[in-house]
Amino acid sequence: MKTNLLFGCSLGSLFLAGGCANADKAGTEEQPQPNVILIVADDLGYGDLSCYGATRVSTPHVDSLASSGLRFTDAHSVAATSTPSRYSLFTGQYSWRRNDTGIAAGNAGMVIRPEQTTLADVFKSAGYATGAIGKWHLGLGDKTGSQDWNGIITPGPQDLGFDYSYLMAATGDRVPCVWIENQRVANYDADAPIYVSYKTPFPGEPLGKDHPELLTKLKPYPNHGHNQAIVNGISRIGYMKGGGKALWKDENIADTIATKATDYIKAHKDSAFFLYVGTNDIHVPRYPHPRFQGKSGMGYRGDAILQFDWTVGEIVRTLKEEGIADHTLIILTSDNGPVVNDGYLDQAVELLGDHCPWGDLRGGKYSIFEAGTRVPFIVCWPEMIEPGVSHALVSHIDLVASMAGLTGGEQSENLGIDSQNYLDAFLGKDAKGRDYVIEAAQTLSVSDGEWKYITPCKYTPYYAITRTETGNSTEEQLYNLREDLGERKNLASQCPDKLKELQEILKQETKKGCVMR
Ligand code: NG6
Ligand code: CA
Repeated sequence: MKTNLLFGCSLGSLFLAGGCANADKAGTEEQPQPNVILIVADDLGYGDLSCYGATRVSTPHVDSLASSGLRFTDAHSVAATSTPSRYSLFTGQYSWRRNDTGIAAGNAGMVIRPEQTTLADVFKSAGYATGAIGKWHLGLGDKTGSQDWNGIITPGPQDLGFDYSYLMAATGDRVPCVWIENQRVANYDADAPIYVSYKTPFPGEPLGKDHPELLTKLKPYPNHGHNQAIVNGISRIGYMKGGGKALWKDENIADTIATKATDYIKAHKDSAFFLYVGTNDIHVPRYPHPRFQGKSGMGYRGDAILQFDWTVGEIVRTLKEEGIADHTLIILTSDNGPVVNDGYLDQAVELLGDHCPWGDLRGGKYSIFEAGTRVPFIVCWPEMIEPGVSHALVSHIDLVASMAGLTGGEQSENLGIDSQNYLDAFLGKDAKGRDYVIEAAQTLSVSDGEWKYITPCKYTPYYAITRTETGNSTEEQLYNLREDLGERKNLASQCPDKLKELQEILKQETKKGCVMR
């Protein structure tokens, strides 16, 4: 849904009244909006960055963003996997209100529907140029399997408010392994038409499960999937035929994303822009560029963290070179928590040593425990934000309404029903933030920052291969996060009033729609 509104927000007037550097930078007083860059890492854990306490790996570029901006200690994604997490971030609607927001296949139809208002719509309606680069994983086209990979793929990001897009349809471990620029395969090779299926192999196309000798770059973890189409010496999920010179090389993915992002910044430096950069790092298959391979001492997972940090450095360097760094608000976060072995033999487990991707939290990707959804979150805006650390309780769900507050774009009646304007918290002017956050994995939790309640469910408490404690239990779980951040001591029976209070919050929220129970 796209309503064009005239710019007229409070922050805008603040700029004009205060005569901020901004007006000079933009050249005119009519253009006071900051550029906004949203960097979403994939599967980067709360403890994976040195500014969040990691010692075995050093992330100087991210650390420098954190020290010149705000580093949040209690920020949350909505879900513990990518598609529902990004769905919520972009729409301001909880993914668990719908039953079709689970991990999307590479040929899934677009999960966000064109009639929904998105974060990009918010910026576009405020007059911004809008771009999306990198990992998408929100489906493309109308219906699963309906895409014409050899023509125009529609609907797509353009129908969700993005003027420009250069995307991986899903993940690195899912076909199709090609870049899609403005809804057409980039570098399209007419001699190698592309076909994709998640049901049926293509005759004559070798599969990872039958041809381990062709897996020259990475092999899948035994009996864990990832053993179908082979592209670039790595087998994936799904079947694919064709692609030719359009096929990506995993070792170049970060370079491609950095180049496209920095080109976008340079091309739009004179107008307000919103740029979403979804990195492939540090999702599997981790196969960083040779200049990062072996550099962390922790195998490709650690090397991918270094590569992610480099990508951030390239973006910041470009902003500085173009003279727009002070006038650009950067939000850096992760879509969900960390996983060490996610299905390839990349030595992540063997070389992890004493590095704790989850910091002091319990669980990880896929988990309803804190490490599943408490994520790194840094906001940097030199001309507006006082550097520091914020313990405010914040959630990705509020970015849509908060960015509407910032820019004066799309207003509340059109925005996702779950998004609220917490701009003050994101800018460090409100130290408290939300009253509560709701998170989802296979069940739901609610936390007021101090107490956390996890709804009972029937699913497994442990995934052996990824070694994830999912947090699932048939019992009610209540933890005091202030005293027990690691969620070890279940106080459900000792604190019935608190239990009831949090249950009641969930009850009220789920009344508006919920498919989780
Ligand atoms: C799982 C994949 C995992 C990863 C995940 C999605 C298997 C066995 N596991 O199904 O490797 O791709 O989906 O991750 O195939 S996410 O971060 O994009 O949500
Ligand atoms: Ca992810």
